[in-house]
Amino acid sequence: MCAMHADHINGEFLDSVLRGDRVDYYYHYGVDSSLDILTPLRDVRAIVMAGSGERIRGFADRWSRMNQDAPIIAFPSEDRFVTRYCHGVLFVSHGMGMPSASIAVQEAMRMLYFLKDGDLDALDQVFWARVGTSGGVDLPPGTMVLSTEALMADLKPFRLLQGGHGEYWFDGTFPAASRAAIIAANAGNGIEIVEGKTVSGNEFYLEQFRLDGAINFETLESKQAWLQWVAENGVRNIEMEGAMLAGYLNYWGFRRFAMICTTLLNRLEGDQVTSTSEELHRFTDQAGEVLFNYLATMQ
Ligand code: R2B
Ligand code: URA
Repeated sequence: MCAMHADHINGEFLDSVLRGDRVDYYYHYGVDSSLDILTPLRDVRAIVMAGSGERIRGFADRWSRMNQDAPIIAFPSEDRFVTRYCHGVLFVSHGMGMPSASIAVQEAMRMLYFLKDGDLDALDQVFWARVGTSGGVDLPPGTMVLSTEALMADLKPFRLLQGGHGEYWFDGTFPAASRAAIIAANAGNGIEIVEGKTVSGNEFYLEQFRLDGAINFETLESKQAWLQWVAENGVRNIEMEGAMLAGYLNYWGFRRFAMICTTLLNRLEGDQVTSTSEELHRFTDQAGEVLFNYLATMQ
């Protein structure tokens, strides 16, 4: 049974594109719906997002190698986001923070609707993932966290201002079935995966209670009290996009998606990221491996 919420999809705009009444400009990706470069993407089965463009290039190369050097299509503009398509997977960077990532997600959702010709059953099958980095809450650097739910720094769900009228609220839960499938695909490979809640901060410093920002309003006591409070509420890591990502995907009714973040530091022990570049590469490679082991089962 298809789980997509037809009434939550902006059909007035998106169906006019399908009818050919207008072209849709996915402005930040530098492509539009009239271009032939999109035609092979109609077979897309998964959309993988990561903050950095370099990581996206690496992921696409890795996926190509895993699939007999399948061809990689690159969108020509990399001004805002880096995009690659290879063997059923669309890889896109989203930058840092929910304002940037929300643009990448909204335009990817629009593009996907166009690519699948508005077919809700086809949309329902698509898997989404974000692979990223995070600060661990009582976890050592290099731990893989699979998010169960992402919340804002006040432990309430993601919301946006609706002018002077109030707020739009979103559901930040991640589907249990996708988590179970990812864990099953990684059984026996020696990588420990921890499940738990995630805080998505709107800021790397203030909203994550760091004491090393250029601006600081906290003390060691208030920082430790916040970390203690989020830990007691089941939070295992802190990053900057998950609450919006889950919120938007839940709003349309997608039911296959996940967020896998490696931890770069244990926030109970400090604020600065002091890992060497080799360690950082190893940590993010492992998060990629967890995802690719799952994607391989989707073939
Ligand atoms: C994790 O790392 C980035 C900040 O360094 C941010 O995009 C995130 O979510
Ligand atoms: N990304 C974040 O948002 N916070 C951290 O502490 C590390 C990575």
